[in-house]
Amino acid sequence: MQLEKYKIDEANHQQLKDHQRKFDFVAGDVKNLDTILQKLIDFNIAIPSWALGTGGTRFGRFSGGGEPRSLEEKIEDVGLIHALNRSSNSISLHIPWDIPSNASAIKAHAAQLGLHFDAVNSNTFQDQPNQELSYKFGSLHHVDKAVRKQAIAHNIEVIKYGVELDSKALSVWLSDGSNFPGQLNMRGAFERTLESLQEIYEALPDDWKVWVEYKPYEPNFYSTTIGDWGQSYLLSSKLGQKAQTLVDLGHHLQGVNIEQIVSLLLMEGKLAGFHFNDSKYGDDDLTVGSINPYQLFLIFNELVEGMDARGMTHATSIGWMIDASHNVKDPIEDLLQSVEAIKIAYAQALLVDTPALVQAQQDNDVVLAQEILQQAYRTDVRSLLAEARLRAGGALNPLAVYRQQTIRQQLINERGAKAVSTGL
Ligand code: LRH
Ligand code: MN
Ligand code: MN
Repeated sequence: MQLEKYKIDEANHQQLKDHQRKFDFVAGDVKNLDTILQKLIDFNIAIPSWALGTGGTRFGRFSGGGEPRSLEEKIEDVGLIHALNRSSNSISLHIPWDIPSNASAIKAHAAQLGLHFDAVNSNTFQDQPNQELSYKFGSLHHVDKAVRKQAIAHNIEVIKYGVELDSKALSVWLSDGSNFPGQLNMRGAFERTLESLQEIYEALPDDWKVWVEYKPYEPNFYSTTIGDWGQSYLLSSKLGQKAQTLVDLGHHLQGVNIEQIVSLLLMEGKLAGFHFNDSKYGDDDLTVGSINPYQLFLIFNELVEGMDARGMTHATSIGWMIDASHNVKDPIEDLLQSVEAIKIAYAQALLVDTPALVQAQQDNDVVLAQEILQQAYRTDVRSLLAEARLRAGGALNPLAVYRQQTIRQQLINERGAKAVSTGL
């Protein structure tokens, strides 16, 4: 299904007065208002194809119904999200969960909804039916060269699919690691991973990047071969300019200062981009901003400051993507909330009084520095986001329109109450 524009306009019309009052209240205090609104309009976040169904846990999956049954229907769902928020203009595919067998038709379908394709993700962390060799003991780091070759070939195949879709990056996450001390020679595993990645790197088109994602544990619980940003950074440095480190917010042990990692990777030109999500315990893949929105703001504060210092364009210099999926919310509502949380953090970071902060840092005025950051963080920027959406042709309140228009019910009518999508 598609959401007609006039329905969004009608809803906006009803909310306009209320919106204007809230917007005027906040906007009056904002310097560079139009520049900030334009930055918010330009800022888009990619939707992962695997987040459109109700996610599973190891212990069960409870589908809400009306889930997309095919890649075409997943694209339709992203189209709905984008029509509502005008901030989700791309989709990231995980292969083989979503194989674009007819790339030109898929591309045309997406383009018709104003969408394009973000990074393509390879998958060597599961065995697929009819796969010759198993990844039980790893893929790119495997002790058996034949397994490594199979995993390399898969990555190269994913690049080929990506080329057909006009993607510009391959995202690699490996579950390779060990569950028990002694199982693996860690140096050997790292060297074999590097060698395998070098072969994949060779197959990258000139205008492509490979994004190397890290994660400390799960599914392996003793060691992970690309377990932290240092290991990823080492690999991406050895590989070359086209390789960078991808930061998935859930892939850090508790208490790690993610914003500091982000700032240094950015400084070195090695920040590929993000998989946004939130977590309380581990790789929980919860809705962005649901647990620790202040951390998200601090990350954006580093991004805005670091990108401005390097003359980078916020909207397009790195990859912005959600990687969240779980089993109690309607996935479309969840994604609308995640995009909103990311843009709130971005807008707040844009409000930081940078010259004053620089001066406070220079004066070692710790109290004032904190006040400056929290002045921005505690500003309710939601009406700025709404105004940017309104100017971009989206809904003042995407979630409210989604519910008023009973979109999930229509999807259930169309696809069935038992439709379960592929993915996690
Ligand atoms: C691993 C991960 C990685 C995968 C995705 C499904 O935890 O974050 O990005 O590709 O989840
Ligand atoms: Mn991820
Ligand atoms: Mn993850």
